[in-house]
Amino acid sequence: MNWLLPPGNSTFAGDIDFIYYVILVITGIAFVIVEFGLLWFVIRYRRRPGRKAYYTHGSMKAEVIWTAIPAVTVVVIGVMSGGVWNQVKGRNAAPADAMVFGLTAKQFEWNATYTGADGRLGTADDFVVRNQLHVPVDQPVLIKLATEDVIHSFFVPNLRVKQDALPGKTIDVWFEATEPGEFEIACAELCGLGHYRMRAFVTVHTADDFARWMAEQTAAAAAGE
Ligand SMILES: [Cu+2]
Repeated sequence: MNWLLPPGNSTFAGDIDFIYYVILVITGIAFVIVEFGLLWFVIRYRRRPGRKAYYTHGSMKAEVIWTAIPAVTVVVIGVMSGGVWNQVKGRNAAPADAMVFGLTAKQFEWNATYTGADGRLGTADDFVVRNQLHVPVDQPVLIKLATEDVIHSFFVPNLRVKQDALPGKTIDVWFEATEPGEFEIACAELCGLGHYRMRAFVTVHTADDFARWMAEQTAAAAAGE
């Protein structure tokens, strides 16, 4: 189901969307009941000549019901979303075999760091590509998210990934893309005058394409040095 939302192209997109729609339907029903109730009371008990107001404590039964139903609903939603939250954002949630990338935000661009042949960040063969994050499909990806200046937010709607980048901190973000394609990265934190142009792309490749792209870039980076 892709009602209201862009296509979900990561492994946990379905779970996130499901909870989103559950909450949307529940709050939608509550909204309609409350607003129609309000209208009903406004009209039914409006001031009329000859009709006197009277004081009442109200109804104990009604209060218990309208407190218990929302309380149970909120607990159920909390438990449901807690499970998905842990899968996406929990401590050490990223699968152990995830491929590691660096992503550093700054006013107003995203710099993706690639590990080079050794598969490790922070070594001599790392190279950086501006505003382009290339990853393979069907492969867990772990991003070490950082920022050089202010708070930015790494947001890829199609992957259902959103995470603030905080100065002085490196934050783990993981996802596994399920389809090749180009997906927009938008900075979702107002970070200065150029915020509007802080736009980049995640390119999800098939495994072969990714290996080819990586080899090209590695060679180009080596030649540049
Ligand atoms: Cu930004």
